[in-house]
Amino acid sequence: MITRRSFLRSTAAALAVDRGAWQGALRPPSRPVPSSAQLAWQREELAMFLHFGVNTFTNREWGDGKEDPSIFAPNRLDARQWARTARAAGYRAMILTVKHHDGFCLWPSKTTTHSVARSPWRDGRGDVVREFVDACREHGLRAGLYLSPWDRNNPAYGDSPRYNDLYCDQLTELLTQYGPLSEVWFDGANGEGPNGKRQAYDWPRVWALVRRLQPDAVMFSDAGPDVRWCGNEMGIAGEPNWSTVDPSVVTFPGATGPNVTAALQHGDPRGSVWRPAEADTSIRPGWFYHPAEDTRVRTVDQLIDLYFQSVGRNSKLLLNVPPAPDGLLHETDVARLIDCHDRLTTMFAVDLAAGTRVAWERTGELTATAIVDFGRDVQASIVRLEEGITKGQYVARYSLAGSNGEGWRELSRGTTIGYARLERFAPLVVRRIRLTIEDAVAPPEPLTIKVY
Ligand code: FUL
Repeated sequence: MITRRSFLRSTAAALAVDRGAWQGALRPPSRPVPSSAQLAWQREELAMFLHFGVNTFTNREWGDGKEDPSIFAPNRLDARQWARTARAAGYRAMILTVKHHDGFCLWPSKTTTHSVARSPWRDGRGDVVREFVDACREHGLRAGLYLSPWDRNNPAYGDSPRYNDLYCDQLTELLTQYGPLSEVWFDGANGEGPNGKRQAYDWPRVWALVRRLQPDAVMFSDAGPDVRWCGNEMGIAGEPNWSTVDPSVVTFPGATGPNVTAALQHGDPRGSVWRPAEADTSIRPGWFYHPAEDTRVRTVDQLIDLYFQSVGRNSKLLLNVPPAPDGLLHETDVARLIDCHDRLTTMFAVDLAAGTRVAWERTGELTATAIVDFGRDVQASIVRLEEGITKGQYVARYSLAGSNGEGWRELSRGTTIGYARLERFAPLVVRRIRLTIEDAVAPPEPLTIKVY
C-alpha cells in the first residue's frame, strides 16, 4: 500500500538522485540575481560601523563644522583594538566614518585643512584611515568607508558644481590611496552648509567614479545602487524583505515620498534590480560615543534579537560601535559583543538536520513542501532557511510545522526567505519538521533547511 509517507520517501529518493528534474523549472530567465560583490557583501552577515571624529570630543551627534581640529586628540588610538574586537565577535568587515556632517576629515586630505593634519594627534602626521585599513587587513576584515556628502564646514558646500568636484576629489583620494575597499557608504542626510545653502549632489557622477576606481566595492545608500538602506535606524529588516527593488521609487539618497519607506523596508517581488537591504543601528542610543551612555549599551539578549531581526530576515547587520575619546572601543561594548558571539556560537553549534534526508514535493506551480526526517526525537528551537540566492529570490510565504509522530503542530510562519531566514520557537521535541512553501514568484526550488 502506498502511504503518504512512503510516497514522499520515494519522491525524495527520486529528487535526491535527480535534483536536475526539479530544477528543470520554468524559471523566468529575467529575474534579477546578485553580482559577485553583492553576494560577498551578504555572506559576511555582520559588519561593524565606527562613528568617530570631532563629535567624539564635543559629545555631540552632529557637529556644526566650526569645531577646532585641535580637539581631535585620541591619546590611545589603536585601530587594531577595533579590528581584534570585530574579528573576535564574528564580524567580517568594518566601515569607518572618515568624514561626518561636520566636515572633519580623518585623513590628511589635500582638499581641505579641516582634518587630522591640523590636530595634535600624532603631531599632525597621523592618518586614521590608513591605520584603519591596515588593521582591517591585519585581522582579515574587509574595509569600508563612510564619506558624508553633507559637509557643514566646507565653504564650497551649497555651491553645487564646486562642491561636487571637491566631493569627487575626496572620494578619489580615498579610493586610490588605501587599497581595495568593500563598501562605500553614502548617507542620505542633506542639510545647509556654512553659507546657509543646500547642495544638489551629482549622484550619477559619484556612483560612476566609485565603480571605476573600486569596481569590487558595493555602494550603499537609500538608492543603492548596490545595497539599499533598510528604511530605519533600528537595524530591523522588513517583513517581507525582498532583495529586488523597483529602482524608480527611490532614486537618490535622502529621497522622501509616500512609498519610499515601504520600498526600503520591503523591496518589491516584481523589482527589476537586485538591491538587498542593509540594517544599520548602534549598540548605544547615539551613533557617536557619549560617556552618559556607558550604562545604555545593548544587552546580549537585545543583540541576539537584533541578529534575528536583521541577518535572520534576509539582511546584513551593520552594527555601530563607537570609539571613545581615548580612541578605543569601550570595555562594556567589547564584552557585550564577545558574549553575544559566544551565545550565537553555542546556539548554532549543531545543525540537527545535517546529513538527514529531506523529502521535497512540489504541490502546485508555486507551492511545495519539504520534510526533514530526523529519524529520532530531537529538541529543536531554531530553523534557518536559505534560498540559493545566486539564482535569485523566490519564496513569498511559508509556514513551519513540527511532528513527534502524531499530526503536525505549526511552529511559525513568515513571508520572504532570501539569503537567510531565522525562526525561533519554544523548544520542542520533534521527529520531523515540515516547511510548506505557500506562495512564490516562480516555481520554488529546494532550499537549505538547518535546525538547531
Ligand atoms: C544618519 C546620520 O545623520 C547619523 O549621524 C549617522 O551617521 C547615521 C548612520 O546616518 O543619517
